[in-house]
Amino acid sequence: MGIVFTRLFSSLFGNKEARILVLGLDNAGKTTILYRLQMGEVVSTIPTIGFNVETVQYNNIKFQVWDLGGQTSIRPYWRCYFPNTQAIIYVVDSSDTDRLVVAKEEFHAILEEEELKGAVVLVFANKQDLPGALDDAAVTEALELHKIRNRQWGIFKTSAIKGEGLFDGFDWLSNTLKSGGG
Ligand code: G3D
Ligand code: MG
Repeated sequence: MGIVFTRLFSSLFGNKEARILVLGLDNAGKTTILYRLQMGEVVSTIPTIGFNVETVQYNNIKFQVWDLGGQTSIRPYWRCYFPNTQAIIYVVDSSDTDRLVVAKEEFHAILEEEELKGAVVLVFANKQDLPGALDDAAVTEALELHKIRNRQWGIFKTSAIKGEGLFDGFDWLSNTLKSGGG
Protein backbone atom coordinates (compact mmCIF):
# COMPACT_ATOMS: atom_id res chain seq x y z
CA MET A 1 0.00 0.00 0.00
CA GLY A 2 2.86 2.40 0.83
CA ILE A 3 4.19 2.44 -2.72
CA VAL A 4 0.75 3.21 -4.07
CA PHE A 5 0.38 6.27 -1.85
CA THR A 6 3.88 7.58 -2.42
CA ARG A 7 3.20 7.41 -6.16
CA LEU A 8 0.11 9.60 -5.71
CA PHE A 9 1.97 12.23 -3.76
CA SER A 10 5.47 12.11 -5.20
CA SER A 11 5.19 14.84 -7.82
CA LEU A 12 2.36 16.76 -6.31
CA PHE A 13 3.85 19.95 -4.91
CA GLY A 14 7.23 20.13 -6.61
CA ASN A 15 9.68 21.35 -4.01
CA LYS A 16 7.15 23.50 -2.19
CA GLU A 17 6.57 22.85 1.48
CA ALA A 18 3.11 21.39 1.85
CA ARG A 19 0.95 20.23 4.69
CA ILE A 20 -2.01 17.89 4.83
CA LEU A 21 -3.94 17.97 8.11
CA VAL A 22 -5.79 14.85 9.21
CA LEU A 23 -8.41 15.94 11.72
CA GLY A 24 -11.49 14.66 13.48
CA LEU A 25 -12.75 13.68 16.91
CA ASP A 26 -10.78 11.17 18.94
CA ASN A 27 -11.43 7.54 18.00
CA ALA A 28 -12.43 8.42 14.43
CA GLY A 29 -9.58 6.41 12.93
CA LYS A 30 -7.04 9.14 12.10
CA THR A 31 -3.98 7.40 13.50
CA THR A 32 -5.00 4.15 11.83
CA ILE A 33 -5.14 5.97 8.47
CA LEU A 34 -1.76 7.57 9.04
CA TYR A 35 -0.19 4.16 9.60
CA ARG A 36 -2.04 2.75 6.60
CA LEU A 37 -0.31 5.25 4.35
CA GLN A 38 3.05 3.69 5.18
CA MET A 39 4.82 6.72 3.85
CA GLY A 40 7.41 6.85 6.58
CA GLU A 41 7.93 6.90 10.28
CA VAL A 42 5.13 8.33 12.41
CA VAL A 43 6.62 10.79 14.88
CA SER A 44 4.57 11.73 17.91
CA THR A 45 5.33 15.15 19.37
CA ILE A 46 5.43 15.46 23.15
CA PRO A 47 2.26 17.25 24.20
CA THR A 48 3.81 20.22 26.02
CA ILE A 49 0.80 22.42 25.42
CA GLY A 50 -1.91 19.88 25.90
CA PHE A 51 -2.31 18.28 22.53
CA ASN A 52 -0.46 15.54 20.80
CA VAL A 53 0.54 15.90 17.15
CA GLU A 54 1.52 12.95 15.01
CA THR A 55 3.58 13.71 11.93
CA VAL A 56 4.63 11.74 8.90
CA GLN A 57 6.95 13.52 6.54
CA TYR A 58 7.18 12.42 2.94
CA ASN A 59 9.66 14.52 0.93
CA ASN A 60 8.34 18.07 1.27
CA ILE A 61 4.88 17.00 2.43
CA LYS A 62 3.92 16.76 6.07
CA PHE A 63 0.86 14.81 7.16
CA GLN A 64 -0.14 15.98 10.61
CA VAL A 65 -2.78 14.56 12.89
CA TRP A 66 -4.46 15.66 16.07
CA ASP A 67 -7.78 15.20 17.82
CA LEU A 68 -10.40 17.93 17.72
CA GLY A 69 -12.86 18.51 20.54
CA GLY A 70 -12.06 18.92 24.20
CA GLN A 71 -10.43 21.99 25.71
CA THR A 72 -10.95 25.22 23.83
CA SER A 73 -7.94 26.84 25.57
CA ILE A 74 -5.47 24.94 23.40
CA ARG A 75 -7.10 25.92 20.10
CA PRO A 76 -4.91 28.98 19.52
CA TYR A 77 -1.88 26.67 19.43
CA TRP A 78 -3.34 24.77 16.51
CA ARG A 79 -2.69 27.78 14.33
CA CYS A 80 1.05 27.07 14.26
CA TYR A 81 0.12 24.10 12.09
CA PHE A 82 -2.07 25.94 9.60
CA PRO A 83 0.36 27.69 7.21
CA ASN A 84 0.95 25.99 3.85
CA THR A 85 -1.93 23.58 4.37
CA GLN A 86 -3.10 22.30 0.99
CA ALA A 87 -5.68 19.85 2.23
CA ILE A 88 -7.71 18.85 5.25
CA ILE A 89 -8.70 15.24 5.62
CA TYR A 90 -11.63 15.05 8.01
CA VAL A 91 -12.20 11.63 9.51
CA VAL A 92 -15.57 10.66 10.97
CA ASP A 93 -16.58 7.55 12.88
CA SER A 94 -19.76 6.91 10.86
CA SER A 95 -21.08 4.55 13.53
CA ASP A 96 -20.76 7.11 16.34
CA THR A 97 -24.04 8.83 15.61
CA ASP A 98 -24.19 10.37 19.11
CA ARG A 99 -21.18 12.54 18.38
CA LEU A 100 -21.94 13.55 14.79
CA VAL A 101 -23.26 16.93 15.90
CA VAL A 102 -20.00 17.64 17.72
CA ALA A 103 -18.05 16.36 14.71
CA LYS A 104 -20.00 18.78 12.52
CA GLU A 105 -19.39 21.76 14.79
CA GLU A 106 -15.68 21.08 15.06
CA PHE A 107 -15.49 20.63 11.30
CA HIS A 108 -17.14 23.94 10.46
CA ALA A 109 -15.02 25.76 13.07
CA ILE A 110 -11.88 24.50 11.33
CA LEU A 111 -13.20 25.56 7.94
CA GLU A 112 -13.65 29.10 9.29
CA GLU A 113 -9.94 29.44 10.01
CA GLU A 114 -8.49 32.12 7.76
CA GLU A 115 -5.26 30.28 7.01
CA LEU A 116 -7.17 27.17 5.95
CA LYS A 117 -9.50 28.91 3.53
CA GLY A 118 -7.62 27.65 0.49
CA ALA A 119 -7.42 24.02 1.57
CA VAL A 120 -9.21 21.24 -0.29
CA VAL A 121 -11.42 19.08 1.96
CA LEU A 122 -11.54 15.30 1.85
CA VAL A 123 -13.97 13.61 4.24
CA PHE A 124 -13.62 9.98 5.18
CA ALA A 125 -16.87 8.42 6.39
CA ASN A 126 -14.89 5.80 8.28
CA LYS A 127 -15.78 2.56 10.06
CA GLN A 128 -18.14 1.43 7.30
CA ASP A 129 -17.52 -2.15 8.43
CA LEU A 130 -19.43 -1.54 11.67
CA PRO A 131 -23.15 -2.24 11.92
CA GLY A 132 -25.20 0.95 11.97
CA ALA A 133 -22.56 3.01 10.21
CA LEU A 134 -24.12 5.87 8.25
CA ASP A 135 -23.33 5.90 4.54
CA ASP A 136 -21.69 8.77 2.68
CA ALA A 137 -24.99 10.49 1.87
CA ALA A 138 -26.06 10.44 5.53
CA VAL A 139 -22.65 11.68 6.72
CA THR A 140 -22.78 14.42 4.08
CA GLU A 141 -26.06 15.55 5.56
CA ALA A 142 -24.95 15.24 9.19
CA LEU A 143 -21.80 17.30 8.55
CA GLU A 144 -23.74 19.77 6.41
CA LEU A 145 -21.16 19.48 3.67
CA HIS A 146 -23.43 21.30 1.25
CA LYS A 147 -22.84 24.48 3.22
CA ILE A 148 -19.22 24.47 2.08
CA ARG A 149 -18.55 27.38 -0.23
CA ASN A 150 -15.60 28.32 -2.42
CA ARG A 151 -13.57 25.19 -2.05
CA GLN A 152 -13.54 21.70 -3.44
CA TRP A 153 -14.62 18.83 -1.24
CA GLY A 154 -15.18 15.11 -1.58
CA ILE A 155 -16.47 12.36 0.68
CA PHE A 156 -15.51 8.69 0.58
CA LYS A 157 -16.68 5.67 2.53
CA THR A 158 -13.79 3.92 4.23
CA SER A 159 -12.84 1.18 6.57
CA ALA A 160 -9.38 2.16 7.71
CA ILE A 161 -9.02 -1.11 9.56
CA LYS A 162 -9.65 -3.10 6.38
CA GLY A 163 -7.84 -0.60 4.18
CA GLU A 164 -10.96 -0.06 2.09
CA GLY A 165 -11.83 3.19 0.32
CA LEU A 166 -8.67 5.02 1.34
CA PHE A 167 -7.04 4.78 -2.05
CA ASP A 168 -10.08 6.20 -3.83
CA GLY A 169 -10.09 9.16 -1.47
CA PHE A 170 -6.39 9.89 -1.80
CA ASP A 171 -6.60 9.44 -5.55
CA TRP A 172 -9.37 12.06 -5.68
CA LEU A 173 -7.31 14.34 -3.44
CA SER A 174 -4.15 14.13 -5.51
CA ASN A 175 -6.11 14.74 -8.73
CA THR A 176 -7.91 17.69 -7.21
CA LEU A 177 -4.68 19.22 -5.95
CA LYS A 178 -2.99 18.57 -9.30
CA SER A 179 -5.68 20.47 -11.12
CA GLY A 180 -5.13 23.40 -8.81
CA GLY A 181 -8.21 22.84 -6.67
CA GLY A 182 -8.71 24.68 -3.45
P1 G3D B 1 -7.97 8.41 16.27
O1 G3D B 1 -6.52 8.48 15.93
O2 G3D B 1 -8.83 9.19 15.34
O3 G3D B 1 -8.27 8.73 17.70
P2 G3D B 1 -7.60 5.58 15.95
O4 G3D B 1 -8.46 6.90 16.07
O5 G3D B 1 -6.96 5.47 14.63
O6 G3D B 1 -6.73 5.47 17.15
O7 G3D B 1 -8.75 4.49 16.00
C1 G3D B 1 -9.59 4.36 17.15
C2 G3D B 1 -10.11 2.94 17.24
O8 G3D B 1 -10.95 2.68 16.12
C3 G3D B 1 -9.02 1.88 17.18
O9 G3D B 1 -9.49 0.78 17.93
C4 G3D B 1 -8.98 1.51 15.72
O10 G3D B 1 -8.49 0.22 15.50
C5 G3D B 1 -10.46 1.58 15.38
N1 G3D B 1 -10.71 1.83 13.96
C6 G3D B 1 -10.12 2.72 13.13
N2 G3D B 1 -10.65 2.65 11.91
C7 G3D B 1 -11.60 1.68 11.95
C8 G3D B 1 -12.51 1.14 10.98
O11 G3D B 1 -12.56 1.52 9.81
N3 G3D B 1 -13.35 0.16 11.43
C9 G3D B 1 -13.34 -0.29 12.71
N4 G3D B 1 -14.19 -1.26 13.04
N5 G3D B 1 -12.50 0.19 13.64
C10 G3D B 1 -11.65 1.17 13.26
P3 G3D B 1 -8.85 0.33 19.31
O12 G3D B 1 -9.64 -0.87 19.68
O13 G3D B 1 -7.42 0.05 19.01
O14 G3D B 1 -9.04 1.50 20.22
MG1 MG C 1 -4.98 9.13 17.16
